[in-house]
Amino acid sequence: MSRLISLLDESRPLVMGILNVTPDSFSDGGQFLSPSAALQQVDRMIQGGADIIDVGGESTRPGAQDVSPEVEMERVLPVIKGIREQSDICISVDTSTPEVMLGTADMDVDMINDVRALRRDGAMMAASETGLPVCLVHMKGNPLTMQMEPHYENLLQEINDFFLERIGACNKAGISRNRILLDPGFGFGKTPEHNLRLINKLASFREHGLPLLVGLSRKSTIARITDDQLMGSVAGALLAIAGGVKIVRVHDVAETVSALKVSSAVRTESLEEKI
Ligand code: 7PJ
Repeated sequence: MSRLISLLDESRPLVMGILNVTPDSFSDGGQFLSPSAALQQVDRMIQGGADIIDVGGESTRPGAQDVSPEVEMERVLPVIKGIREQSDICISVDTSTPEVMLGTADMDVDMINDVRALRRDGAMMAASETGLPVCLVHMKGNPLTMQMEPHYENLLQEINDFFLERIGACNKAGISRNRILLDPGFGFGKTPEHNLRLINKLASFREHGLPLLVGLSRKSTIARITDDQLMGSVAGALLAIAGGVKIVRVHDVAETVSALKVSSAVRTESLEEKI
């Protein structure tokens, strides 16, 4: 826990590298299913300057079906074990599954990243029991249906109300504020216009006083804007950081880190790499 907390205390933005250990993820599905391919990718991301590795064994792309806890465990456990054998980098576990939260908690992981914001049966209690920090992601609906004409009366307010409700539920279950990060959920039950609005108005999510995380890397809204997914994703990451986000979740770590060095240099008006 302290490893992540001390990272969050640094004044610079953080880069979370995505490791999808799934056969069907949106942009890198199937590439890292074998533990050795996955560990090579982790190595690349660490060399590229990743602060956190986000390991996920359940696809949450639009239309994705749930997988069993057993399958999810079989995918993520060997990879987490392998990462820990070679590195003490922060690991976040991208899961909504209580069994996976509990099963990975004693493997020296640093955070639970849950796109369902601990709403799956048993997830809240499991997350509480781990003592780990949690990232609560806003999602309207579920992955199977979320992109079917999502509608909001007031997008920003509904997301903030959701955050308040989930923070309250966490507090009740024994997860205190200092263990919570928030993510407005780019692509989770949102049209492209909704996604663009939430990036344009990120400041409105800062009222909770909690660190913000955003993932827009290679998502379809970016692809609708530009054919160049890499440049589009890096530009999006820069804009998210400029909007006050603490952590960007990305596929292309080295490229994002390079771009963020420029924004850090401007922010500190210095060529020295400051923390
Ligand atoms: C996100 C995530 C995100 C957080 C995924 C994909 C879909 N976790 N897991 N935020 N997206 N916190 O990467 O295309 O946006 S899976």
